[in-house]
Amino acid sequence: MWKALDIETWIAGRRSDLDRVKGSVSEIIGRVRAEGDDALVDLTKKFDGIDLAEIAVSDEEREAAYDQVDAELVESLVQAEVRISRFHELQRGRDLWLQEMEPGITLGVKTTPLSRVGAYVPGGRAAYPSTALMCTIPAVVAGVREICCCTPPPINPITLVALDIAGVDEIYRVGGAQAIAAMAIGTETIPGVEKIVGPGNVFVTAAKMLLRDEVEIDFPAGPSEIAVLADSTANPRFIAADILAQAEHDPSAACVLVTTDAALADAVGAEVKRMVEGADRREIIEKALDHSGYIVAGDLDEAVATVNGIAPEHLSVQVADPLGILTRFRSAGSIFVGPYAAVACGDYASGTNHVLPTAGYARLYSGLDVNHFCRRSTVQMITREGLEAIGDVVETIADAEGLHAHAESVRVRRRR
Ligand code: HSO
Ligand code: ZN
Repeated sequence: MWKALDIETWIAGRRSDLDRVKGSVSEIIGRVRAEGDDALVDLTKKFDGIDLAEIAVSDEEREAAYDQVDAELVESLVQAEVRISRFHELQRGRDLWLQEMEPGITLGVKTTPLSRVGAYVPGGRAAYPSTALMCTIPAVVAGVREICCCTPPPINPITLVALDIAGVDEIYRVGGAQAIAAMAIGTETIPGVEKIVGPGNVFVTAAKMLLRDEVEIDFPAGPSEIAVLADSTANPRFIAADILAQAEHDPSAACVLVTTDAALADAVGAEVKRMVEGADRREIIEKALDHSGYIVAGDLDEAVATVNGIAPEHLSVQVADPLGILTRFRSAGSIFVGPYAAVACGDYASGTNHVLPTAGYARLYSGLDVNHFCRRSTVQMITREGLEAIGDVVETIADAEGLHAHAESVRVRRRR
């Protein structure tokens, strides 16, 4: 199962087949649009096998969730929240900055948080309290006033606790494409949002793509991926451990080792094989490993180029001088530098965000951060002196464009 990969084929195969589900997802969206809450109840019965008495989670349920969660886990979530918040605070620019560019011309940017956003937190195969934190903390830090969250029922109390710790205002027990449709369009219970963020399966992702006229989305975030770039100095056991960690997420997770050292590829293969034997989620891991493997590059330049071609969600850099090549990576969602930067640290608690573009979308999009939840308006203040400084330039270009009213709007002021 651990094999050399043909990188072109591997990249092509990674795009999940969104087209395949678009028809059924359109139908779901249509039903939510036409029937609102009734459609949510009906679809939840159909897909989750659950009779929804209440779509919204009550405050009492939130409180009660703490009694069902181990105290050490609550404390760990609190500590993760602190670290994630602290890192995201650093991303917050000033609410307003103004700078005099030349006498009489002052320019700046005003940043405004979105008013209302929705986070999708997957359930299904596992409870993901960490994703609950990652999707919502950047919105809290940005200053978004209303943050709602949809997650499929039955909601694990751990997820409720995480959402509560993050400071989410509203929690709804709806999953899948119907949850995305509800947040995008709005129903009787769930008011529509301006932006939807968060990872999900192929149905969730297809719904996000199909509803882009009505709502802003973050980016496609599907099954986990890791690329490891390593040379002969790397520890094969650490690499294998990181590969198994992402492989255990999903049968369609994808892991690739890019190395300048063929012997390392074999050593990692041996470690992977050994570790899979005792793994809890062996079946999932083995399926993921079916479309995983290694690539031996001629030299480090070739290896870096290969990694850039992959545009992986996570990139782990295990070479003698990782900082020396850091600036050459052009398209990785999140970069982990050196032997001790386990990807799992970023998944949970170092403070970076784990909601990242997958399937090569790291080439186009950046991972979730505070900027995703802000709008920016440029600002200018111009005095009479400033107007004199640029007046001729504006009038000349305006006249050349035949837009004489533009030119006149400046002239009329200068004549005064
Ligand atoms: N590695 C996943 C995130 C995650 N890991 C959640 C553990 N829980 C995608 O970045
Ligand atoms: Zn993970």
